Amino acid sequence: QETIYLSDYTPFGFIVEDVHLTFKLAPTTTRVISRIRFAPNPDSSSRDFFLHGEGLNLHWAKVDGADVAPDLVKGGLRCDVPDTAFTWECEVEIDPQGNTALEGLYMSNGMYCTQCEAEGFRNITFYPDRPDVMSVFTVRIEGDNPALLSNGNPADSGEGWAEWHDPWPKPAYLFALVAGDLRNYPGSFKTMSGRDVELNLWVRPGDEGKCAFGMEALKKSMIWDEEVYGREYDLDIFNIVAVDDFNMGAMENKGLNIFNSAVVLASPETSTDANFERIEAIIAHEYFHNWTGNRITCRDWFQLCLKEGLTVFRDQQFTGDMRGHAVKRINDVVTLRSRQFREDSGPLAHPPRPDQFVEINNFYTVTVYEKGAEVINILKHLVGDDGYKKALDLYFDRHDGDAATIEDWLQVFEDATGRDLTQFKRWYTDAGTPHVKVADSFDNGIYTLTFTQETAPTPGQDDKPARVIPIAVGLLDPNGNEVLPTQILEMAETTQSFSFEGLSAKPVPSILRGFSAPVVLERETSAEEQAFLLAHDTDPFNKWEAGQALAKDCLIAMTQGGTPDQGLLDGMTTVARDHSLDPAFRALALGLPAQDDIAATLAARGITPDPDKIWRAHQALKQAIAQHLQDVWPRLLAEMATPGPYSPDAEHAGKRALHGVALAYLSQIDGGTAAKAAYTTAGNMTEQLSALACLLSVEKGTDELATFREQWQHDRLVMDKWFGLQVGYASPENCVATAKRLSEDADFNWKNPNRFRAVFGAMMMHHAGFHQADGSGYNLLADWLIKLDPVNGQISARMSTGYETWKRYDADRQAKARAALKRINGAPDLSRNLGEMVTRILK
Ligand code: HT7
Ligand code: ZN
Repeated sequence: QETIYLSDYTPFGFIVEDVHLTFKLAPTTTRVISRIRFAPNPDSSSRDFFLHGEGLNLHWAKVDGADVAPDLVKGGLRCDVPDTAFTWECEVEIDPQGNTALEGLYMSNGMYCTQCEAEGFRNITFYPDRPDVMSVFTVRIEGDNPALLSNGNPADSGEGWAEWHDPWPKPAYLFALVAGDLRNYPGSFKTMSGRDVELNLWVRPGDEGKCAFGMEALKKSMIWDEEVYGREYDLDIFNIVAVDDFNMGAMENKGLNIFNSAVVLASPETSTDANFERIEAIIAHEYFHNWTGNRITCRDWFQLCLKEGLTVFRDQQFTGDMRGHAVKRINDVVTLRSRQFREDSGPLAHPPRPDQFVEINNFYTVTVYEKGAEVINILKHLVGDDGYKKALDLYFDRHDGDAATIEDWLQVFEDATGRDLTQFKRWYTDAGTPHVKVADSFDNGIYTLTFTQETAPTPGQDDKPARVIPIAVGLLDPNGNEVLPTQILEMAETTQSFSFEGLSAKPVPSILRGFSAPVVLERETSAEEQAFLLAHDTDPFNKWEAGQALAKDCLIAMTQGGTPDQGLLDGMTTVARDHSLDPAFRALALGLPAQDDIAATLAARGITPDPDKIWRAHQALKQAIAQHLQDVWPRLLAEMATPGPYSPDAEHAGKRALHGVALAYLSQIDGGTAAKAAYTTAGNMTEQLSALACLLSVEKGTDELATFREQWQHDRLVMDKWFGLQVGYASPENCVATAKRLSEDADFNWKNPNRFRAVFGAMMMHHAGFHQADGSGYNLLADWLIKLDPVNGQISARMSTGYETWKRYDADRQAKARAALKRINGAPDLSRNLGEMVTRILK
């Protein structure tokens, strides 16, 4: 396995003036003819003409019209070329139908489709497949398909062919081609300078009824980027295509976004509120890439968070503006903690900007994306809203058309605000989550907070210097009144104190409001203080956080024989009944911390987590809350009903969320009676699925599962839910057996990433189910990763993260996990993707 280092970066020896591609489509014998104009790169002394290429059958090649015989070498070809500008031409043959890895040009349900990020273009033709080589593309597609699409603007077309021209120079990873029997759902948009843009959502016949929401989300995104960032769309047409076989969520190809159909197709009958919200966010994310990713791209793949962190940050702002900031922030932090903190504290920890990799596809991680966004949130706290705005304007002005680096990004902030960001840069270069300990004292009207930060070593990084951490703090007096509104304290030392004067009584601090930095706060607080903050904190994030901290302490105590805490039960009652609180917020506040989160906390405290005990504590606490609030649930069910036509807006979705929480708790004490009734009367997928989940969680619902299948057999996206729910809501003893049974189902198409993830993603996420003491979870996942790897190495590698926490558990479990990992590692012809992951996880 060859390791690639950031420090080895050198520019390519040639610039690419323009690219002409002709595709003659055929399922197993597509021919790609390229004509590319190269010139020596004045910024490089290298004249090594190396073009990437993988799995290509080269028919012929010419330089300036004369036949040449290039050296076919590992990963591409080399050729002697003139010292001055020249034209390279070649023809290759590829097999889209045989391409199961879904990278390059492949087929999905009879339609041709591409995925080129990160390094898929080299599976299409020979090319300098690196993001800093940008060029203007003209594409001709020949095929007997009704829709023939590529990037940019349509140039010309006739019977069986179409030509596209993209005037904006782009790296090859943004190339896209789609051809198939597709229907378009049309729309239009007038940009802020008055240009008309044609919009289309292309789908398989029959899916036209699931396009309206996505189209509206696209228009909202276009307006938002104009209003908030001053960014206007820059082509005459914007196409989105829905594809069933897709490795990730979606792809921001210039002017031709390609989406996993699961994150673009929506209808009230088939999609949940969570689906609607996710679709809106992903459409926005891909659209926002047009400026942060496409117009300004990355110099090399180490800089991936330059586009991904910033675009996630922007899509989070967008969703906050569309649906409410408090609930959005809580949801984002839940994801960050459950996935990124987990990654950051295990063998796969890496900085948002890594400095080495074997397989770049393994670095499309929560650290690059979500922590990359958090780092921008820190930066915004440090430079303020005005500083952020000035810096972004300068970034777009200075770097439009560039392939940029994190250094360029930071320079822009330094130049726009005058602030030295040397210490801040550590957030990009250092892995690991800082733990911040808090101590306080009160003396003579002066309240002092003392913070100490420490970050544990991560793979390859033992030394962890102090980072600059913005800590948002507010103070409440003993009556619950705010005596100090939110202030940002900038912690820059290992240990640092901050004092507040003129206080008549010792205040209660509300620390890290809005989760102002991605750190673990460690503070010894009493249950009373947490309950006080749950009742009085004016910061919605910390109000929620106080309830979660109470619940977490209670769950941990219960794993060691404790009983449910009265303060928690009373606090939950107050929140549930508080009509001044947003229902969506109440729904979140009534939820319990995830079992994996409890295991992580125990492990961080040096205690070996027992998944079965955590499961039992979780069940017992759910029961206790359900009993304690037994009068509240029926009332909430009535108050949160949403009669009338379905609307996916935040207000209705919030009510349905709280309705679902009430039904889930009620099911714990009524044996599923209310859920059965709710299933029968459900008017949309949110209600239908939530009722079915409630039934499964109390080991009922056999009949409903059968009728659900009958009702939705024809809809692949709904059937993914049917598969996933059964595994996710199985009891720990039945989880692996359920996954195994479903993997033998006739409808389990394991080569489809959505279906594979539905079953095995749910199994990995079932904490007590996956970590069964007999090792059956580890073994079943290993069997399937070994089977999937030769077909799709990207997905097998991503799914191997199920094992990343294996060292937290007891010696028996560790031995079983290690054996499963070694078995995977010993499989013949392991992909570079999975090979790298397993090697890192085993270390
Ligand atoms: N920029 C994209 C990342 C990506 C991807 C997407 C689909 C399939 C395979 C992929 N590999 C990398 C998605 C995004 O962040 O918007
Ligand atoms: Zn992205």
